[in-house]
Amino acid sequence: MNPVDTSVVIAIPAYNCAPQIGRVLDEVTDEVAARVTEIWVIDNRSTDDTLERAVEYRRSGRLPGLRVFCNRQNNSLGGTHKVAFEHARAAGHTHVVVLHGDNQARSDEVGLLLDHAEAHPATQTVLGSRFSRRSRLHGYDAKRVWGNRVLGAVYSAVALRRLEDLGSGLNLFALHDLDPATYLRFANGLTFNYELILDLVRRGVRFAFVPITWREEDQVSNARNWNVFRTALRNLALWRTGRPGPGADPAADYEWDEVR
Ligand SMILES: Nc1nc2c(ncn2[C@@H]2O[C@H](COP(=O)(O)OP(=O)(O)OP(=O)(O)O)[C@@H](O)[C@H]2O)c(=O)[nH]1
Ligand SMILES: [Mg+2]
Repeated sequence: MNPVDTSVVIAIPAYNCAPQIGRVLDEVTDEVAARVTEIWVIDNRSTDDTLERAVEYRRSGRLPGLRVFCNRQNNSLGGTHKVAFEHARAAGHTHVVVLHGDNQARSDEVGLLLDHAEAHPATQTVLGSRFSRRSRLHGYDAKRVWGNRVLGAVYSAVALRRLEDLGSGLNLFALHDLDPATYLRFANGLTFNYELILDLVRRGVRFAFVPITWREEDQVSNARNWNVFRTALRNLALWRTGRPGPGADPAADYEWDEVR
């Protein structure tokens, strides 16, 4: 990553995280803000006042690059990745950092991923890892740690490469490493990142993991563990045997509206 010819957007998918969204934005340090072109909160039709909190924050003027959008429909977490990638590409940005809106990751650690990409020009996709030796877990539920580790081990064995974390809430993607012809076909739910990482492996994309901090404090997880676990294993079997995954709803709408 050469800061001169890159343009990074931080995309924050947000669903029912009114108590946390202000903290996520507060933790974007001036140093991180200076390294990115824009910061997008993408509200996924929350039923609480996530959207209002984000708009209030923008009005405070603390982050000049902050813009707030609302999806036309709830696209789940995976669909919101598609929204972010498609709009970032259309606007000429080169990289997207996806940072979950529920404050489990630390927003200032966006800088760790950017540092890695700057230091390793051949590796522009850098994934946050909650399960590396130097990762820092605070209060994260033991069952989730176990489930994630088991899935990571099974995926690594099948993919023939060590996959430290299949889907943390802090990842840097270079758009030139992603192929819309593949990712637009992935299911829109919480297993999107698993399909995406397998796609990176299949296409021989270079990517790296960087240890991050991961917290569980007042977050309400929407992930239904057992369903995610089963779907993840099914997707892996499909990938290994070269069959298509479950696919996205063909009627999904990836348009959004900016909220001013
Ligand atoms: N579940 C869900 N999350 C969404 C949606 N749109 C955006 N998100 C955001 O995506 C993240 C999903 O997080 P969780 O449900 O906590 O799942 P997770 O973080 O992958 O899993 P845990 O770390 O185990 O909690 C949250 O930051 C949400 O704000 C959506 O439609 N459904
Ligand atoms: Mg979460």
